[in-house]
Amino acid sequence: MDLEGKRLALLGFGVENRALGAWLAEHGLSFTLCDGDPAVRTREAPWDDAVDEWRLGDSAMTGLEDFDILFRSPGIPPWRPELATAQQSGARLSSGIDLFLSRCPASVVGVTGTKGKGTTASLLMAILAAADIPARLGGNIGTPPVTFLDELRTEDLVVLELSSFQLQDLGRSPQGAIVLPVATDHLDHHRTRSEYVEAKREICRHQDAEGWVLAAAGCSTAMELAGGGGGRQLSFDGAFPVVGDGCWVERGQIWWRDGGGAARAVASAADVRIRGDHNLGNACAAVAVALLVGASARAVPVGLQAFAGLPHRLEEVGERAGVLYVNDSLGTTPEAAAAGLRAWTDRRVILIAGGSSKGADFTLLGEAITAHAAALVTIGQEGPRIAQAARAAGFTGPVDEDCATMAAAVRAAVARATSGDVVLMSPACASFGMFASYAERGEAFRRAVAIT
Ligand code: UMA
Repeated sequence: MDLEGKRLALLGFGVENRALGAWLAEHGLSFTLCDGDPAVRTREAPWDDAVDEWRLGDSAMTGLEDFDILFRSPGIPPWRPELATAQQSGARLSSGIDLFLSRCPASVVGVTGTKGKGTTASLLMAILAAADIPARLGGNIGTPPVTFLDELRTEDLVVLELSSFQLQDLGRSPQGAIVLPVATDHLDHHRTRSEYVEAKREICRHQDAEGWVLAAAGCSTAMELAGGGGGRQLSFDGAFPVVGDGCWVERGQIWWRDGGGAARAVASAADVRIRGDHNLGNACAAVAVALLVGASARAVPVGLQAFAGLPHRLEEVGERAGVLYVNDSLGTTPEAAAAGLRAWTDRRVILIAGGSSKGADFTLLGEAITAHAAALVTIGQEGPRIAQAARAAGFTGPVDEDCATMAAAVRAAVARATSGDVVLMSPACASFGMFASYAERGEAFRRAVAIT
């Protein structure tokens, strides 16, 4: 991507474009900043000199035909009419991830899927570390990769967590791709499920014969996406043997088959410290990729054992009077909350769920609540719909509806719990309305547990 002499605009001034702005400024390039929120102007920008113009507020996205390249923030949909008009006038739509991939000399492994991206990418990093393979981690997990672009060499490896927001209209794919199970999410951002799925297809669509994609064998959507590129195909599964090359769990062992040869056990399933069958699948994906990029089989159990999980993902935040409290604030879809419920088949679970709407269908969550929860506590806008889905699925346990704060929800759960139980906060929804982010919601839960 040639930037010299081009008129550049950064659409949105959040985490990703702040990093991109810094990179452009370091390379002597100037740009215009457009953001619908005038408050972003107060954010400190040490490279203010590189800003030609600030376009802020309601009209920030008008007149985009003034530019040659528009760097879109992930949260701005590429189909917005202002962007389409600018493209018709010859502007090119790009992003920080697009620029990174176009200039990155190192090999890149992208990780997508509806849930488990951050955990899988982090597990992979742990195995690579155990194997002494240097790698950098970035993307949706929070570090825009342009921050380390200039340090990379050809022999390096980059692991990128890529969301549908980042993949949509990307127009290029990393050399390696992991496609975790694809459910439905973000229907507040994507117009249809099909648009959401098509966005994810970008992770492997543009691969050539040098590329490879590892997909979730148990998810027909993931497998279909993997078939749409030109790279080699492998698969993984946390419970059943896969057909062809890949990684799976069978009889308590993690198995790996490459090049159609005999399968070999590379670790024990017990080496995976994070709970839940879905995490065995995530571990298999990480193991497969680590082995593909040259990790020794010896490093696999060491790396798996070193990884204790990420904050806000089935994170055990305390035990009081024999009751275990688990923060799964990143369980922001019905599927993730259901997977969280299934992680404790041996204990009674009291579920705290609800939050702001993303247009989700709670039917399957209602069934999972009926099968696995002893009591339900709801919060937020979607609380009533979740309670209704549970009752429709035959749930007869107690329901404490519409708790106004996280502290009230935790108090309600405590009143239902006895020693040996698990109180699981896995909301199945976005956090907005009650909280600014999933992280703030998780911290509110942690604080409420601390004073229990
Ligand atoms: N903005 C507008 N107009 C709009 C939308 C946004 O002007 O219509 C402006 C906002 O005022 C804001 C800026 O754009 O100032 C920020 O944009 P953003 O929220 O799109 O993105 P970033 O702050 O750059 O953060 C993004 C990801 N955010 C989203 O995808 C929404 C972060 O993922 C990611 O960590 C970061 O880039 C680094 O890559 C967050 C997320 O919620 C954590 N991701 C979703 C998820 O994981 O489920 C996909």
